[in-house]
Amino acid sequence: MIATQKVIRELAPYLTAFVEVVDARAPELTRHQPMDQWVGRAKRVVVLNKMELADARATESWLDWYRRQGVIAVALNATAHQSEQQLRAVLKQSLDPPYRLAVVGLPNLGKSTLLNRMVGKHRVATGAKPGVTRGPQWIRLPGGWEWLDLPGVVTPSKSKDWRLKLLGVVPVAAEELEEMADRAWQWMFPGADASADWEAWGRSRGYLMAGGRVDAHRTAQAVLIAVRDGAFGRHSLEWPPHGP
Ligand SMILES: Nc1nc2c(ncn2[C@@H]2O[C@H](COP(=O)(O)OP(=O)(O)OP(=O)(O)O)[C@@H](O)[C@H]2O)c(=O)[nH]1
Ligand SMILES: [Mg+2]
Repeated sequence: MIATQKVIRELAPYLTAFVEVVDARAPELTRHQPMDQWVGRAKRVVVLNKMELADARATESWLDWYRRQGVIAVALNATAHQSEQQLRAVLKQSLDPPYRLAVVGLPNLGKSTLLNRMVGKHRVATGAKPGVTRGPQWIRLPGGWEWLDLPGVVTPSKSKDWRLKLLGVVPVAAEELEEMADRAWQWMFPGADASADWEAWGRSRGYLMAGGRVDAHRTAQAVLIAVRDGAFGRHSLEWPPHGP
């Protein structure tokens, strides 16, 4: 965290822009606020990633909200092939070459997925073993594109927020699984009797213990995985300040 902060501060003057990855389902909540002070005069491009999991109307409102503030913003699904073209087009439209860029953001939001997509076969080998320390590396591509591969991640500033747990930014501890399943269910099905409903869901999927009782632990785990994979549809957790 400290190492990354230092690197970001030092390299900011050389960068054309920071590509800041946030979760489209809660873009401001998943922004790393202290980054504002680190980036200096480099521009910021906000990538609302995992857009295919978010409510499309909410994402449109967010894009509108960012653009009205003069922030360059784009919604993507970094796992999809066309995301590379989409981001490249936005960057070329909004910035002047050379494009010296760094991908930043909280854990698990898709930074590596996006960087690997942008640099393609030029991707750098990632440390196969834990504990392999690498310094920041520039990946230079034809056309004036230079991507900075940063080691480490920045940690969330509001890690106690249950929403960051549902979004996968902060890990869920074993003892809070069922509480998180309740919250996840309420998010997916507002007004539902969460515990009873997800237990019934677990029963229907055969998550039972000896004696026929529902295995709450296993069901809660499955609920969180289903939410992560978008199995209950597209839902956002946060809307821009002035509503949808
Ligand atoms: N549904 C969905 N999943 C995505 C998307 N982008 C990345 N992921 C998934 O999110 C998880 C985290 O992706 P990474 O690229 O490793 O995220 P990261 O930000 O580099 O994570 P750290 O290195 O831990 O900080 C992986 O399981 C990816 O497959 C997306 O647009 N949609
Ligand atoms: Mg990564």
